Amino acid sequence: MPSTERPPSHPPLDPKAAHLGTGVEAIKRDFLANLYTRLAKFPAVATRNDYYRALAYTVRDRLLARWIDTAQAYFHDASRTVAYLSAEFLIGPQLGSNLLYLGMTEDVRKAMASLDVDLEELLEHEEEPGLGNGGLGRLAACYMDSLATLQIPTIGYGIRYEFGIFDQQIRDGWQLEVTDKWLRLGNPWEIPRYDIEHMVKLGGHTEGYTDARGRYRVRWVPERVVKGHCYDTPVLGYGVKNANMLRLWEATACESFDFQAFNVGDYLRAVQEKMVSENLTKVLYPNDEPEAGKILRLEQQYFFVSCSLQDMVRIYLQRAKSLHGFQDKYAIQLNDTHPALAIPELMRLAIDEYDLSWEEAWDITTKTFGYTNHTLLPEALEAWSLPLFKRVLPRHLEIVYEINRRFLDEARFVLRDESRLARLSLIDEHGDKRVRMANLACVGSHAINGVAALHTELLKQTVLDDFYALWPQKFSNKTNGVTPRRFMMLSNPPLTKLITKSIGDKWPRELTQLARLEPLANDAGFREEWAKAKHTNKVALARHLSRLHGVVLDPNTLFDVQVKRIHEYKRQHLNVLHVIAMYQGIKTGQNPSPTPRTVFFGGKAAPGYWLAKLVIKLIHSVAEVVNHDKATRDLLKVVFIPDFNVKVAQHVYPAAELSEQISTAGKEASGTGNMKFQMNGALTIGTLDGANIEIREEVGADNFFLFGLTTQEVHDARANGYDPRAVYEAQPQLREVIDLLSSGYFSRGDKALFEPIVGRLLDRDDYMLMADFASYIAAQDAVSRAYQDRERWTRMSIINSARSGKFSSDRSIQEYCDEIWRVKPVDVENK
Ligand code: 26W
Repeated sequence: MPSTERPPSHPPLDPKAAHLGTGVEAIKRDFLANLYTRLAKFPAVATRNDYYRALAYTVRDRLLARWIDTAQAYFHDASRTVAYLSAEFLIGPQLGSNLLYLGMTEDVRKAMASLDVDLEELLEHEEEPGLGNGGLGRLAACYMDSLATLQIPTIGYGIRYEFGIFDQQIRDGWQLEVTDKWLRLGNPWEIPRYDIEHMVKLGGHTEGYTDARGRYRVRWVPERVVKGHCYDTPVLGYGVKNANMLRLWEATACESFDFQAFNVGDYLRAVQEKMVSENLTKVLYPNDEPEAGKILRLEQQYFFVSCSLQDMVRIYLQRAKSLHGFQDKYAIQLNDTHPALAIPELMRLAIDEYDLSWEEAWDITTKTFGYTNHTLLPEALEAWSLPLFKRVLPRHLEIVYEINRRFLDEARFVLRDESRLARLSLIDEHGDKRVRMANLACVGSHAINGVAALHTELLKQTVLDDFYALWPQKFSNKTNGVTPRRFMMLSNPPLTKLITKSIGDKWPRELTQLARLEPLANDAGFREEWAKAKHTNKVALARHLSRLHGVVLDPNTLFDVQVKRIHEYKRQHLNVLHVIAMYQGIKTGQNPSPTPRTVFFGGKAAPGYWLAKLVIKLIHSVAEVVNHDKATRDLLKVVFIPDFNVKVAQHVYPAAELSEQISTAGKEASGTGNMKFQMNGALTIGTLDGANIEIREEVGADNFFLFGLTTQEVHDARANGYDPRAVYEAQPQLREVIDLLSSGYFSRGDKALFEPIVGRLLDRDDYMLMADFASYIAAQDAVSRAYQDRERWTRMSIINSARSGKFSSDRSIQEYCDEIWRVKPVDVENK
């Protein structure tokens, strides 16, 4: 019987028959059974990783029932399905969240304790799948969580990178990138699907021919073909029985060993195809904005897009005779332009492989795709050079040309403005020609959205203004959100307990319920418990960081936190200027007794982004001086938390009191860390940028420390010849701070080390740090004063959390479902 064929029909598996007990004894029994049978180990010789994997299998076996139930219900229903295409999924560690969703955490903790195993140790041991860079990748993971919790049939399609985002080590204050060998100890949460494989063509040329029905057709003759295998990871919904799946593709060679080459002793050629093919999904590109334009990146994008679409077509044709109606079965969301090749790929499949006419194929395509833009930064907008595109995707280039020809004809008819047509064109004709992926995504999608109100407005006014003029109806805003399950319940048990005790347990699935905390802000007893929960988390973070990095922290200081990717527009170096100002204030006695603070930084810099790496060095150099200066060390401490990732984030957000969201107005599309801080009762100091604006709208101006120029003011300042050096000259405090920095005071007298940072600030200051310095300092002084009044601070903290309901990813996803995907929930439980 061919391997992939299903055996003749058999009674449906009743996973319930395999129902595995959730009690302590059942867990203990199965844990030991897994240790013996799956790992061939017994406790005396078992390693921590053996224990971790034995537990992981014990937990995984208990969620499989939901997964199979769900798959059967969706199959039965032929449900309309959301396919979320993303080059990144930053899902974080899985054990803790699966225990939470299965309601097994405490039973497992007892079962492990009875075997002298500490569950916390195993949770810390888990290697997280770092299959993303930052905001975009984590958003995809939060959205997968909400889609399952809202019972929406969903498949997340992405890439199973062998090496994820690099591990960050710090050597003498400098970032060191270490390969992320996340799979070296195995990954118990994924299920390899050997029975599913798709062939992906690359390179080569096309040939025209006339088919049997006399129609002109095109054949793609590839230079090489790689095979796509997939690994499925279950995505549980919270408080429901639904379990969706994340299907990640891995590239392998069609022929993994060339025996002929081996026979003639050419061992390298014998395995060459294998190496070249596997390279495709070898590593995640660690860039968070600047686009690399590397051929492997283009091949990676096409590989996972083609596998994903072939997979959707395979599933669709299990019931349908042709691709007609494909758009009724699937709503495909493009997570930025990285998967935008899906548009010409669906056209290719429909026309070249499934005999549809161009018109039929285009109708299906435009009704199937939605496109989300996550950045306004010009350097992040993908535009592939034509020769490169042609070399890798000769057939797709033809299709892109045809899409463009028909599109410009239509647009010319409506707009009659040649210069606008040139901007709308999918092909940038200036200099070396490029394929504009954002334009392709806009033309091939029926819906285009930004990720925060300001961002969507700026999209309409700037980078996509021509498309907005043409198709205003396609545009909508979908403000980001984050899952309160991972970023409150899992990360912050002390606060979760207090909230549930106060308002019941509905809030994790209905976050607007938190509003019922507001009246309790006036209750001194509740405030005390709230402050205690925060303090408990601060002590826990201090202990965690001292255990891992040997730093000694005082949990009675104000925990001031900035954690996110390092980037000039996020202005970590503005935060450092404030630290230097505080330091000088203490040293000079101008501000002898400031509110004692611990300033935390965390974040990775793209390996090729040298200025961002210099900012990391700057933070460490200032920390070195400030933390060892007897005059300041009890009042001010600076800490850089290495290797910031989802697991570290779960320790940081609950302990934070001040959330630094200080990007130049108009640069941060949304931000999502800002929402995680707010939910956990941190107050925000921030600019009117991205979702900060909506957070401030929700919490009220008096519960938000605002500073800085608005987007319009930034624009006007730059339009009217903004001169950062003049600002420097005019502001004594700014001058002292900058002068101390360029004096070499923080670099052992080496004036040159930070000159690139100082020079850029005084000459260009692209991100308006000089302009915003004074108001930032003023806002920080307001923070210090506010923190002196603990009752007031705690009241503000409660209000911030109470008014964070809007920022649940459930709200975001519900909007996508209602306004873009038009998809309904499927309640697996009552199927
Ligand atoms: C091609 C290199 C590259 C890689 C990633 C370019 C751009 C990206 C992402 C779009 C960058 C990103 O993560 N953007 C962030 O997306 C978040 C989720 O919407 C937003 O909250 C952040 O503001 C935005 O910077």
